[in-house]
Amino acid sequence: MSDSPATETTAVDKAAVARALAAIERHSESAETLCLLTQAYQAPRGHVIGVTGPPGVGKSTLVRGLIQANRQQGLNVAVIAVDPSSRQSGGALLGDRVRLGGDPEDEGLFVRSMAARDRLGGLADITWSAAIYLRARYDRVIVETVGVGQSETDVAGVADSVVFCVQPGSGDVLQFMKAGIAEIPHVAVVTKADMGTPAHKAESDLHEALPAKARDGSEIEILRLGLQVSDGVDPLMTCLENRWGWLQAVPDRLMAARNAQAEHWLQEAVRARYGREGLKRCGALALTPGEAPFERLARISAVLSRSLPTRVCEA
Ligand SMILES: Nc1nc2c(ncn2[C@@H]2O[C@H](COP(=O)(O)OP(=O)(O)OP(=O)(O)O)[C@@H](O)[C@H]2O)c(=O)[nH]1
Ligand SMILES: [Mg+2]
Repeated sequence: MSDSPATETTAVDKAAVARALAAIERHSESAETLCLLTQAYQAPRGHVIGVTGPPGVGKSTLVRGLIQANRQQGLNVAVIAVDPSSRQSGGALLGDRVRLGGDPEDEGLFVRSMAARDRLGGLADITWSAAIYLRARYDRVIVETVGVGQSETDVAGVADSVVFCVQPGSGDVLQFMKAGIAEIPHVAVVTKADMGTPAHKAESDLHEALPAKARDGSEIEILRLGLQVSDGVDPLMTCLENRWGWLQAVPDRLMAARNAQAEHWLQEAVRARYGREGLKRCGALALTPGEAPFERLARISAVLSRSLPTRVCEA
């Protein structure tokens, strides 16, 4: 299971990581990729943290703070910045890398943008596999996604801990409640605390709007952060470290949550490829805790593709 955080950065071959992610993004089902993913699934190391919220709320600024704080502690960090609207382009890649800061020479930091538009199985499909691969190699894997509603649901299928960001004076809290996803975040953050009264108001709105506990039984933390000061992210760091401890405190707590994500991923992958009929033919798609779903999907695909048409797949 997940080991304790490293005190010194473990060197990771970034070029190899980039190659593996490119294969994963191409939906490669080569024996090599399947083996890589299965091995990664069975040797988890890091905490996967999802950061989500509306456009411009301050997610990347917050991620930048988390990168710095974790690197200062000697933890290595991978970031996946998901852009649900645009196709992959050099420009988008560069843009995100610049905005997230970080030293390209830093061997303990890996940053990758992923575009999810028109992908079979959507955002969650590809991001989940990438996160599985990265969490076997990095102490902290941060996934930034934009939006309200679908993005929380997607990120909850990927992350061990979901951080939802709210902008002061924006009506975000109201929109969030309307989306009916109040129990998904483990931490809710009001960004831009330097905005003063509206930030306090957003914080008290969150206290009113959110239930005391998230779906996994943990207490939902509510924070108000000003990220323009250098230690602005510290309360979130503490909160996430405490949560990581909580997730690992009881045997199987983390594994059960990850197993549920794996089952969900498998079901959605079958649905995306073979529709409802495919899903029906598979029956219950349960995995035993610790069982990786990748080879199982390949076996299912081999059987179903003989009798059912595959839906159009973007390579
Ligand atoms: N005043 C103030 N501005 C902030 C703070 N945090 C972020 N910002 C500003 O808010 C703007 C958007 O920040 P980003 O971090 O790019 O927001 P984002 O949520 O990642 O944006 P998208 O990825 O485009 O959805 C930038 O101009 C930041 O400088 C803060 O604590 N206070
Ligand atoms: Mg951003």
